[in-house]
Amino acid sequence: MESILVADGVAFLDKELVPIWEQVRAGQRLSYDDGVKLLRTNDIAALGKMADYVKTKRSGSKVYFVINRHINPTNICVLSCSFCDYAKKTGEDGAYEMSTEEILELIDDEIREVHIVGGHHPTWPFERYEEIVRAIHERFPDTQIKAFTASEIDYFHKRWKIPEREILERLRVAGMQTMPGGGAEVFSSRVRRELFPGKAGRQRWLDIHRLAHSMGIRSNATMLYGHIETLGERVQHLIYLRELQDETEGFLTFIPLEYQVGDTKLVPRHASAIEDLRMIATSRLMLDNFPHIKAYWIMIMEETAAIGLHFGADDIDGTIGEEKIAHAAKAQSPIGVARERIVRLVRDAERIPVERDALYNEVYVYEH
Ligand code: V47
Repeated sequence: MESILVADGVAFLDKELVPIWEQVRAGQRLSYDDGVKLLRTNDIAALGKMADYVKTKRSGSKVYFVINRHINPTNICVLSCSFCDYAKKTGEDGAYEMSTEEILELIDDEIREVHIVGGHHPTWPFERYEEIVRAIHERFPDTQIKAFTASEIDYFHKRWKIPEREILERLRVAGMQTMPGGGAEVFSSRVRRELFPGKAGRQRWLDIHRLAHSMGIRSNATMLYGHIETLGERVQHLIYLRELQDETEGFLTFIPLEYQVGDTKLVPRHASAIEDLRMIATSRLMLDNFPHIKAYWIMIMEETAAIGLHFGADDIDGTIGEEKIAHAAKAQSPIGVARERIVRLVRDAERIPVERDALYNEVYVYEH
């Protein structure tokens, strides 16, 4: 039988985790090698306890969510990323473009945050994107707008020759408040060459977020995992984000995005629930300067997300409305849920649901 070593209240089967736990308790930063050990360990219970310790120190038993609506204005995209089932070419079956009125119909006064991410459209001028943000802001001035990934900003710049700062400034004037974390994929030139050669790489993605932060625009960060990336590449990705956060403190949340196999089938099956939990816990432990870690229920399903709330996640995204990117890749989660269902999910996980706004200001604490 394997021996158990108890250190500061945590029982360890994997002795390699003990020195890491000592560093976590002392508030010391974890290294690349530590990160790889965390992603490799079979001692899931101890890993969860360590991550939960950090989460609890930051946010107690609270778990944040937002009443939000995902809007994906078009799936027409000049890129051909090999993990993406969502993107279509002009004229292809299933290609769509939403009008401003159609977009506005998706929103109501209850929605606190809209999240806008879509295709890199070949001919929509930048003004079209600006107009979407402006129209939402004018009709729903109290709704916060989280819009356009760094990859989209990079594309607007290249396609329409507008300086990045001007793009961000014009979007801000139109009503954009924060930026989503998509488009980061994995910061590895090997993976980029193989899966998304046409898309902004690490340096561009980080530079655009650095610029946004310098302008006072807060943003999120993501990583797409569970395809061809190595564990080392995942850890390196987290370290790049941690370094930028040291510099700017502009990131709000990190969201590990589990690759949805769909029809692209880069691997035969999606990451297991255990793998998802390892990823959430490792993110919490490595990203010591990120305020929040999200368990994105759309991609890992509600059950795993609920357990993720004991593995370092303190945010569960929101009600979402009608998600299209993961569902184009056959995600099995519901396409959106009601507030009551999120509250119940968090309560069933024995945590305190806290409704937040886009900037993590608390709107309502569901104490009882
Ligand atoms: O960058 C595309 C990913 C991202 C697949 O900031 C896929 O709060 C999994 O930006 N399987 C866009 N993922 C989503 C995004 C996002 C999502 C949730 C929260 C936030 C936030 C941002 O979707 C893309 C890409 O990495 N994606 N195809 C797929 N098959």
